[in-house]
Amino acid sequence: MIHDKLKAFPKDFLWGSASAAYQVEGGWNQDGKGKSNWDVYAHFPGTTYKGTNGDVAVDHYNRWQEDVALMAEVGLKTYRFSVAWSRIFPEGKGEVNQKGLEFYNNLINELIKNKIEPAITLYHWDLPLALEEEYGGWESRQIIEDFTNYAVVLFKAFGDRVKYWISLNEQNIFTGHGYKFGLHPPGVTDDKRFFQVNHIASLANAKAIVEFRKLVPNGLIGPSFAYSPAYPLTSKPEDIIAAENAEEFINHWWMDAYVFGRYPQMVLNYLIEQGIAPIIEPGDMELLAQGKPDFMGVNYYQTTTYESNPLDGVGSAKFNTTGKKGTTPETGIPGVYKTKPNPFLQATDWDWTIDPEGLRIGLRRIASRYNLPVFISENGLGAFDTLEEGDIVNDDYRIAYISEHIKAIQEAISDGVDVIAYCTWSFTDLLSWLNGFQKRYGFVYVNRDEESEKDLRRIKKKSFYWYKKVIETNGEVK
Ligand code: BGP
Repeated sequence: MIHDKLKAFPKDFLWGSASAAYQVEGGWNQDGKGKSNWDVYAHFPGTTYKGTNGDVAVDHYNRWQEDVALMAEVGLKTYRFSVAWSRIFPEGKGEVNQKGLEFYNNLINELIKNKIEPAITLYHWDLPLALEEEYGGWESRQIIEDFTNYAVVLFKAFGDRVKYWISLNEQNIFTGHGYKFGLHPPGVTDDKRFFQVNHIASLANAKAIVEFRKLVPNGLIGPSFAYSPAYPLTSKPEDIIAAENAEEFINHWWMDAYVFGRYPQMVLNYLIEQGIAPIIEPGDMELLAQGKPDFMGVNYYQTTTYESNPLDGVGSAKFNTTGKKGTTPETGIPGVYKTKPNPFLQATDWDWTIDPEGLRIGLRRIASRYNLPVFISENGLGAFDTLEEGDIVNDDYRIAYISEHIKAIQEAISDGVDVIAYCTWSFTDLLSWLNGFQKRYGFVYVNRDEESEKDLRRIKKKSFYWYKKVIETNGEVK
């Protein structure tokens, strides 16, 4: 629909930014922290762009006060960050490391002092290595109990002050990259293991939510899903089927499990036929149904366009991690779908489609299928930035990108979608898992690159001043 007047953003709308522990903190072995899977994986040759790792990242662990002061200056209403499980439990379970709790406790108090609502992500991909070594991490059902115990420690420690909680960040990405595409730890390429791991992660997600209800009755919790709405390339019926397949395989498989406690029948049927369906034990589906979230957390970067793919068509997935535009090949599942560039849309240097309207479409689809509020937990532009003479970064392209996405959110709100938060990715520049430091997302430039930590100083970009105005005017200026 076309609205002649858009609704205003709600008065208490949470304008924010997001980060993840491994990508900002550094201090990989400070104050009793244990090793995570990423602490080791990123050091294996050939796994990341130019061998970058999060040993130092952008040193937020030691510069958090300066970072929070900058957040206060821009006027953030919320800051979404993740807790490093291996700071709280160096061995993944057992004895709590008080120093780890203390770090997040201080951070939370400082945010609240500055009128910034903390939003905690329980798990943003850095798994305690000890659990990987002991029982294969997410491959064992033992992790359901260990993850829940860890979550309970956080609920008890911070539930009195923290209202918004994200359970798992992008379960679809960490299981897919970890077990299907072999791009994240533990670097496995096995569809059967992927679906099994994913089922176990869904159970852990649900169990943590069940415990949350008992311990933080006034809080709100949900997963952050990496949602890439599917488009058909043409109006040919076979392309429509391909796009619908993608929506089921890529999106509903996760979101239906979170909200309805069931898997889409069509996908399950296919997985059974292929012999790769997860093993579902008695009680599993009941647990999933009990873990219904309060909101759908959405990380939105792009839509994906599909066409029909023959049985002998393309399969494997490759990604552009260099920033050399146009180097992403088509990917798909033979007989199900394959991806195509959308002829109507531009893309970033990493070939991520730029599609603000796609965010509106995704929000509308979630509202109508799941009838839940949406917490936009990530959205942003990864781009090369240039630090000019006099510490100036003119990132007009980032302003344009975020501005268009904010407009799309306002359209969705005017359509009737209940959007409660918008977190940009990210606040300061940070480490991209596979793309090093050159793919920048922040409002604050961090002076380091792949080769050198330089002085890690913080420099406000043009977008910093712009986002301040957006927040001050509750989205009227954008
Ligand atoms: C999401 C992750 C973030 C972040 C972001 C940008 O998938 O939740 O952790 O990395 O994407 O991705 P990238 O760094 O690959 O550009």
